[in-house]
Amino acid sequence: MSENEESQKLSRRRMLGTTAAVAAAGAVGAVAGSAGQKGVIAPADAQPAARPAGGPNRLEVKPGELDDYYVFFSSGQTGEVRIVGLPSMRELMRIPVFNRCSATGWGQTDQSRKVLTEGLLPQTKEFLKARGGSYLNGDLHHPHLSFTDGTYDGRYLFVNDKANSRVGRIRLDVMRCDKIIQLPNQYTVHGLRVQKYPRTGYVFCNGEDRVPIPNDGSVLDENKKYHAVFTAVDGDTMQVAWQVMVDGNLDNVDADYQGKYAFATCYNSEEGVTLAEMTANEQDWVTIFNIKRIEEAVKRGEAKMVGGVPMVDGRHGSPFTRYVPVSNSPHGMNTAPDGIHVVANGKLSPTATVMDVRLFDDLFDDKIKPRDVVVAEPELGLGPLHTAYDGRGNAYTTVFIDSQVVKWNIDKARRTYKGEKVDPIIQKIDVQYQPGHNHTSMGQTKDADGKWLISLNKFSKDRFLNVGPLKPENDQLIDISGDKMVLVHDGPSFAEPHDATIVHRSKINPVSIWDRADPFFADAVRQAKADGVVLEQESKVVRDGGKVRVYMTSTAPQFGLESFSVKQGDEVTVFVTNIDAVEDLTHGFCITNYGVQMEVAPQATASVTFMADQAGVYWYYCSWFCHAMHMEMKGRMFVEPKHV
Ligand code: RUQ
Ligand code: CUA
Repeated sequence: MSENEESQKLSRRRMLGTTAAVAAAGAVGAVAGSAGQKGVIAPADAQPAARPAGGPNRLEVKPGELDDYYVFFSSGQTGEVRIVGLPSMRELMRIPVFNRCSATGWGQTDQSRKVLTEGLLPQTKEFLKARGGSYLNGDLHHPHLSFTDGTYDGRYLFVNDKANSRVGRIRLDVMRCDKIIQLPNQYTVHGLRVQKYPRTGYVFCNGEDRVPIPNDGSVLDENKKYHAVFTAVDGDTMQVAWQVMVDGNLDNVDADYQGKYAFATCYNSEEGVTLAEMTANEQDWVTIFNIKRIEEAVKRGEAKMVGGVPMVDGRHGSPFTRYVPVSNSPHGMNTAPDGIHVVANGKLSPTATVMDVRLFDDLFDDKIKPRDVVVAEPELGLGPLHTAYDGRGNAYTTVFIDSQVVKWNIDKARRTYKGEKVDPIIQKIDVQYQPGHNHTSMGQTKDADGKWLISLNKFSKDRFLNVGPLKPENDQLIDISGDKMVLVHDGPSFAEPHDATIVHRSKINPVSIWDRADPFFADAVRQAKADGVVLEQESKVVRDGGKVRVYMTSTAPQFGLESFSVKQGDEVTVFVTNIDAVEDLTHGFCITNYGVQMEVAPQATASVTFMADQAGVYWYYCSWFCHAMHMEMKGRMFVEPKHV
């Protein structure tokens, strides 16, 4: 960098604030960087394997201090992911995925539209043609990070879309969704969990609702011909590896720490289509999938190609599955960090069913009966939904109807099951109100550290200032580091964080400035090259028949073009390349009255394509505050009327 450039940058920083403040911010940034620099696996000292019980947790995060954990919250029907710091519970960022985002232009930029459209099923593409090409909604329930050797490896976050049967992948280096696919044959993706060992590997996706295959109208109200399907997506390629047709339906899923099995709860073994039918039986089941057997069958070519992907039949009597009967309508499915225990949560039964994964080999070899893998069934309270773990042998189960989190001991529950007179329940704590998911710090990995638990409560009622008929939810923070659970914080949140994953900050290493070689804007670079434009250096308008490509740089406080002209009826693509290489110096590009808006972070290129169908003068401006002269960072688009 030349001296001149350096001093320009310095003066820009001065304009942004006092030099002292910038220096202070820089110092904080330096701390953040050193916390987890180089490589994704945490240094040994960052993750104490066994933390002594007791002792106060750090709760207060003073101004300027950083949190210890990232929490990745889903947002249900909002369709995005939210990043929250723990223990402060401050919302740090949002990652748009299945939703549209006005601030970032997600759903509008060419880069995001590619992610949102290219993985849709062919019939969906056809059906959405008249609706702008992609879905406008999503229902994101389950955010789960990729694993290597039983713990987070900082590569990806995988998410489901229950609303439109999609699976998304977020790159954790840039915190942006880079792939979305829609699953064939399967209807909805509800439970989503990833392979923990040896690595991810597979992303397991539960089809909750049963439908005809193919679902093309040839079968309608003939429930007997409906099926539920389980899908393994290859997390590296984001393609369907294989599917399994099952009996009943599939709710939540988890995987073992050995890389051999995945297992899913089924609440509709009745295969009913009404509430009364679905809840008729006293017992439903957990379906266990034998990954190796399925892989081998697919390799031998024994799978049928259905909807373009290999599918095996895993209904009763198949070598690929076993069905373990459990009490009425189980919901959550949670593997303990001990690598041994798996808990199915009863929902309509006050119990949780504990299975021992070491018995699954024998079950598949028919040496034992399905119920023989059950080693405990503690009675916890009304409406058990999800269970989390502290890595010290204890489990924490949300009970929806009782509005409590129940702490219980797995070993004691096993002993009770064998007839010993011990009480596995350690403590019940009230939460406000009606908890669904809960999550402990690192609790879904072998590095569970037993410090924090978040209870995601569906109702907040009177806990916050009244904001009208639509209320926030309440995500409560509970300190579990001592012998007793202690409620320490109420956290309101907008619709509807179903689930959250708490990850130690040493596992995540995002960049602060885009790499110019990033695949996100490879298409833009290619197009520019074909037009003889170097994105970082030039601002230029290229006409190509009825298409106009406008290339412009942005550097605070100026766009590379102060104006450009197009003709009414042109298809216009504006590429903006942010050539500032300063951390946090994001620009935006918004064309007033044209519905065009996007964000361009440092060193990124973003583009948006639209029809210039209205003539006139249209100002464009920078929509992300970047400079003291941010207001003046603007220009004009002239759209010449057709008849001229
Ligand atoms: S589910 S409240 Cu969509 Cu995760 Cu259990
Ligand atoms: Cu550039 Cu505001």
